[in-house]
Amino acid sequence: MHRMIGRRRLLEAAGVALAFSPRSALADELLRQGREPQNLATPTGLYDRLITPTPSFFVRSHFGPPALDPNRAVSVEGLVASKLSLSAADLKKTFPAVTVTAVLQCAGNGRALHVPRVPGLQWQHGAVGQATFTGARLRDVLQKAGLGAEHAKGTHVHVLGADAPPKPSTPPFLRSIPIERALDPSTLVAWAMNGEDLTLAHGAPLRLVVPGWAGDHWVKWLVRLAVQKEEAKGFFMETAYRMPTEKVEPGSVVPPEKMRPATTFPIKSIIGAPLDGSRTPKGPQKVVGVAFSGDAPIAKVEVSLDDGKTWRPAKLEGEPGVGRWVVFEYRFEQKEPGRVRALARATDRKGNAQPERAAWNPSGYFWNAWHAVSWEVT
Ligand SMILES: Nc1nc2c(c(=O)[nH]1)N[C@H]1C(S)=C(S)[C@@H](COP(=O)(O)O)O[C@H]1N2
Ligand SMILES: [Mo]
Repeated sequence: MHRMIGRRRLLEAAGVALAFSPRSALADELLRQGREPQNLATPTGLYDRLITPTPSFFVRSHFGPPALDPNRAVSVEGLVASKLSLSAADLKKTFPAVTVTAVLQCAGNGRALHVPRVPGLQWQHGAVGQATFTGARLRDVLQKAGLGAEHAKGTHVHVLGADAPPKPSTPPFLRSIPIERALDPSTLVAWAMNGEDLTLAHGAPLRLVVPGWAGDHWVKWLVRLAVQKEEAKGFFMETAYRMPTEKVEPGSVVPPEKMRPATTFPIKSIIGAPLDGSRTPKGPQKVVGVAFSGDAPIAKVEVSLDDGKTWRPAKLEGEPGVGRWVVFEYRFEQKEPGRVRALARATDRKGNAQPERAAWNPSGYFWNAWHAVSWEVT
C-alpha cells in the first residue's frame, strides 16, 4: 500500500529540527512502501527529468541504516598484496574523483505488476532513479592494494555493509561481484550523489556504484571489500536475487540449478506525465518519460495512442549511455475531449526492445512491460 509522506514529515518523525524551507511538492516527497520506513518509493511524476532529486530518490534497505559515521573506513583485503583501510577522506586524497550519471534500480521494481502476483515488497514504478555518483574507481582501489594479475580473472569481490541484521538468525547482507565487473571503469566506491556527500539513507559515507546492474549490487555503508576465489555464499547470493536461466511459465517453481544471479537490468521505459487517471485540457498534449537499459545506450522510444497498432518516435534528451536514462517527449494535438491511452516502448543500440509483457520469474524481478497511461482530456 502506498502512503504519501513528505520528507519534512519524515524528519519531524525522526525528531529533526527543520532548518530549511519547503521545496516544490513532488521533489520533496517519497511514498512509503510497506510498513517499514526504510523502503520509500519515488513518485511516478518525477520520471520526467534527467536527474532524480536526492530528497525524492527511492530508498531500499533490508535492515535500516547503521549509525551515521562519516569516518567509517572500508577495508580492502583478501587476495591482495597489502591490506588497506580507507575512509572517504582517504579516498578523496588518494584517487582521482570520477563522476558517472547512472540509473539505480532495485531488481524488484515493478514486482506488483507481475501476473501472477509474487510476494515481496510491492513496488510499482518507484524503485528507480537516476543520479550522478562521484567516487574512486574500484579498479584504482584494488590496484593500490596490489591486486596481482593472477587474481584479476575469475575471482570475486565480496562486499559488506555496516548495517546489522535485526536478529542473530538473520543473514548479513553479504554480496559479491565478479572481478571483471569490479575492474570495469564505471564501478565506483562513491562518496557523493548529485554533487553532495551521500546521505545516510543512500549509504553514507561510502557505497558501491555498479552502473547497469540491479541495486542489490550497490552495497551501502561499505565496511569490507575482499577479493576471494569463490562467489560469496549465504541467503543474499544463493537464494535471493536470482533469475531463471531460461524463460519460465508464469507461476512455475524453478529448481535452484536453473537460476543465476540477477545482474544487468533489461530495457525499460516509464511514463512520468501525464499521470494515470489525471485530466488535461484539450489542445496540445505531451507524453514525457524516461528510458534506460543496463545493456546498451537507448536508441529510440516510441509512443502509441492506438493500443500498439501504430507507433511514433519520441524526441530524446540527455546523453545516451549504458545503464543511463534519457528523457523522451512526444507531443500531439487532442481537439476533442475524451479518454486517451498512451503506450511507450524503448529500444537500445543492441536491438533489445521493451516487450509487451514482462518475463515472469519467481521473485518478481525486472518487470519491464510497455507502460500504459490513461487520462481524461476535458
Ligand atoms: N548495506 C546495504 N546495502 C544495500 C542494501 C542493504 O539493505 N544494505 N540494499 C540494496 C538494495 S536491494 C538496493 S535496491 C539499493 C537501494 O539503494 P538506495 O536506497 O540508495 O536507493 O541498495 C542496496 N544496497
Ligand atoms: Mo533492491
